[in-house]
Formats: sequence, C-alpha cells, structure tokens
Amino acid sequence: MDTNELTGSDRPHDVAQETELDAFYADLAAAHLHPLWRITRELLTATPAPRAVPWLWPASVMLPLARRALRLVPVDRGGERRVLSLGNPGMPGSPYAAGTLWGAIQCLGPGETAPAHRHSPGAIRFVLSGTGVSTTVDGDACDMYPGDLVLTPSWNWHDHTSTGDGPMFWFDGLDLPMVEALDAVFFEPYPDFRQPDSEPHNRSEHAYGPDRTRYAEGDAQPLDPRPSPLLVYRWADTDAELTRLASRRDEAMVSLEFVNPQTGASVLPTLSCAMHRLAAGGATAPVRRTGNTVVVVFRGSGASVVDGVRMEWSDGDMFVVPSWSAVEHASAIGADLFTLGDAPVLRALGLYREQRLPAPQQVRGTFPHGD
Ligand code: GTQ
Ligand code: FE2
Repeated sequence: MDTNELTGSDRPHDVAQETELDAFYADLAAAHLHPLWRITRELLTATPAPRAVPWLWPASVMLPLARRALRLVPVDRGGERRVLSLGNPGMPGSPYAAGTLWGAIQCLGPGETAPAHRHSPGAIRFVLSGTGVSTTVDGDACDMYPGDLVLTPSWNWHDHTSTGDGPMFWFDGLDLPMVEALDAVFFEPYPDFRQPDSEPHNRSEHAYGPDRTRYAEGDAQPLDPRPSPLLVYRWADTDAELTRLASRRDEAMVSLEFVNPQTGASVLPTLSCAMHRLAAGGATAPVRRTGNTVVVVFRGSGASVVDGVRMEWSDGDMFVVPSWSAVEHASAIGADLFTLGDAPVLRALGLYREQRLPAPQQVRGTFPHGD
C-alpha cells in the first residue's frame, strides 16, 4: 500500500493539490527557477561539506607512473607540461585535489624544456628529487634543488629547463580551481619556446635577506595582492629555521609559513605554503580548519588521522585534508611535511575558522579503504 495514500474526505482535495504542486515544480524547473525550501539543507549545511574526501596518493604509485610518462610522452606546446594531477575521488572526473586546490607531480627528463607560458592562476613548486632543473620566472632563472620552494606568481612567464643527467620530480600547487570558480582564467604562450637565458641565475634570491624574514612563525600577515618578490626559498634555510624552532621548545611539531620578506604576507595572495617538522615520537592534537590543504611528505614517515581515517605515509606521498576535517599527525621516526593551503583567501574574506578538538579522534577506518 502506498504510504503516501491519504484518507477520508481530504483525499480528493489533496490529490488535486498534489497534482497542482507537481505541475508547479515541473513549471519551476522548466523556467530554471529553484525553490529554496527544497534545497536549504543541502546548501546551508551546519558546517562545511567539501566534496573532496581525505585521500592519499602514494609515491610508490605516482613515481612509476611518472617514469612511464617520461618514457612515453614528450613535453610539447599545447600539452605544455608532463604533469600528473591529483584528482580527488570525491569529485569524480575532476583533476583537482580539492575544490580550491590543484596539486600534481611534475617531471622533466635530462635536456628537456617545458615551454614558456603565463597564466592568471598562481603556482608554487616544491622540489622532491633530482637535480639540474631551473625554472625561469619573468626572466629570472631559479635553480631548483630538493626541498626548495619556487614561486611562479600569477601572470609571470615561466618555463622549466633541465640541464641535469637524470629526471627531476617536483610537486606543483596552483590556485586554478579558485581562479576558475571566479571565471578569471587567462593563459598565453610565450612567443618563443623558452625565455632568454638569464645571467646570473637566482636574482630574486640574492636581492632579499636576511633569511629569517622569509619565514613566519604563526600566521602570516593579511592578504596582500602582491606576490612575494622572492621567488626561491632554499631548503638549507628552511631546514635551519625548523631546527631553530624545534630546539627552542619541546613540541610534537613545529611549523613555519613561507612569507613575502617585504610584507610578511603569504607567498601568493591565494596560497599559503608551510613546512612542518614532526618530532620522532611526536603526536599532534586534533584540529580542524576552514580551507583545503594538500600535504606533501618531504621526508620521514608517520600517520595522520583525517576525519577518522588513518593514513600511513612516507617520503613523497601526498594527501588531502579537506576543509573542516579533523586532522592529527604522528610519527615514530620524525618527518618533514610541506603543506599548501587556501587560508589567505579564507582569512581575507572573513571566513577563516579553526577549532581545537579536546581528544584524539577515534579511528573509524584506514587508508586505503577496504570494501
Ligand atoms: O609548470 O607551468 O601542474 O602551467 C599545471 C599547470 C604546472 C607549470 C601544473 C602549469 C604548470
Ligand atoms: Fe604554468
């Protein structure tokens, strides 16, 4: 029996009204009008409901595939880059790591150049392994070594050239999904395949010092539309600053944010980059924040619990912490984690929140997920 069936004298009236309502909703749909009262709950969620799910891409899966790409696929105009992007399974078919962030592994073989272009989305590179690549950013050739952070701000010409004798691998982070959501994507190829060779290399690096101004403990200054004029943050400096922070206090994890040495703001107006050193035997308290984060394991191993899902990770793995997911990290041997986030945008718009949770999360599952 139909559970919606109505009784008694109401019936003729309600059937008529129901028919009229059905017709009304059909007419609304045909007119491209949406009745809010039917979608309020899915739109105005009590807390953020990102489509991105916690997910981990192991280096043991990514690197062999990147090596196959090195063998099989040349870097040409049109394709532009040999890049494998993290596609979050919570957003089927999407090449984005999360709703606001692009994350990817890029590789370049010996002697190769990835052609010069510019685009309105801003990008950062965090070098994983290999040597011999330099990225020329608006005429300034920036040499890249493992652990370095290299910026290619919005609308800066950039190409990547390898003079090394082996492949190089790095993490790319872009604000592309945000810029796309704002309908503000522009792209232009450079007239030549690459920019002129610049001598000396690393000009921005030599123009800014001392090193300490390149890092902020705690939060960066509020959003500034100007990207950092310093384009390279060297691992030796980052490592030294992490060591200094860790020696000052006995904490499970110390963190620094890479900042614009002129203003103290995040490296790009849309993106924040940070480095975290998890002590051997350290375990952090759970916290949730608005904004998506991509975590890149630079070295070490450990495990993170993200919304009850425990993910074990080691060198070169990448994982996503979606907005407002509870996250905590632990490591037996210690680890250095690079993170990319959209926090500058949330802060600038008055949308940033964070909540510290009283107790470690209950682990409800492990990654990779079983059936
Ligand atoms: O290296 O210029 O991962 O333009 C995506 C788009 C890298 C790049 C990406 C890009 C680049
Ligand atoms: Fe690019």
